[in-house]
Amino acid sequence: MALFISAEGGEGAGKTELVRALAEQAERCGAEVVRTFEPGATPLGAALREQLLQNDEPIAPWTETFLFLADRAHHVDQVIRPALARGAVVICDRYLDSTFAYQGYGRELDLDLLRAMNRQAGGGLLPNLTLFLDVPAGVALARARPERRDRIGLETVDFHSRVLEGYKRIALAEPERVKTLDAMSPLPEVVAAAWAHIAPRLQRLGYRMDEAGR
Ligand code: T5A
Repeated sequence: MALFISAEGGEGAGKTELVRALAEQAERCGAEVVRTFEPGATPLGAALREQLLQNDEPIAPWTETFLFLADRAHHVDQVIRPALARGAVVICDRYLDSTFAYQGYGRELDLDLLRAMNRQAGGGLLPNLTLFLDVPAGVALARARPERRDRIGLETVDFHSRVLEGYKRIALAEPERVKTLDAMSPLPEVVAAAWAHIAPRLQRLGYRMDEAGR
């Protein structure tokens, strides 16, 4: 009955709102839903998140990467794998594609090395489905809640454009897993487009839908 879904995109793309709406919809189908996020969903992760995002001290790109990977390894071990083992539907706001897009494309670190390290941190666990919210970097940054702008959110528009390009390349390379959603559409349309990818998977797992497929 388990299903692992991740939501990806730049700051302000709409991931938090989308994950909330999808979690409610999946619960209505009778699923146990675990809504989670990276970085920072565990007590250890929260400490790492604070250091990563609210720290004025300069952080070298590989130091930053190791901290995100430490958060992921712990999160997978403590939250994601146990939930999947119970048969839950796990919906995660950011997962390993964030490291690839931000540290690989944004910070321009070696992609092959990152791929291997990412695989190691997640213990080989890949989402069954990844929803990539595609919205131009400038639009997303303007939408992002000011109180949530952090050390990485305050990077240059060039940095965020490289991140977006990274996501597009990941989506092109893995079309079965990664589905691109037009996040310039109104939120209810984005949610409906995402649900169209999720509903058949839930049905195959035996979850019930109403006549409207919700
Ligand atoms: N990071 C993370 C890395 O560098 N490497 C990694 O490996 C990982 C895991 C933290 C930072 O860490 C970096 C990336 C980030 O810089 P975060 O905590 O997920 O990441 O923070 P943000 O992505 O910055 O979260 P935000 O809350 O800012 O963005 P969301 O969740 O994408 O956007 P959301 O849903 O809060 O929406 C923002 C606003 O837009 C509106 C919403 O109502 C809200 O007001 N909105 C829409 N408006 C119009 N149309 C739509 N379709 C809309 N959808 C939402």
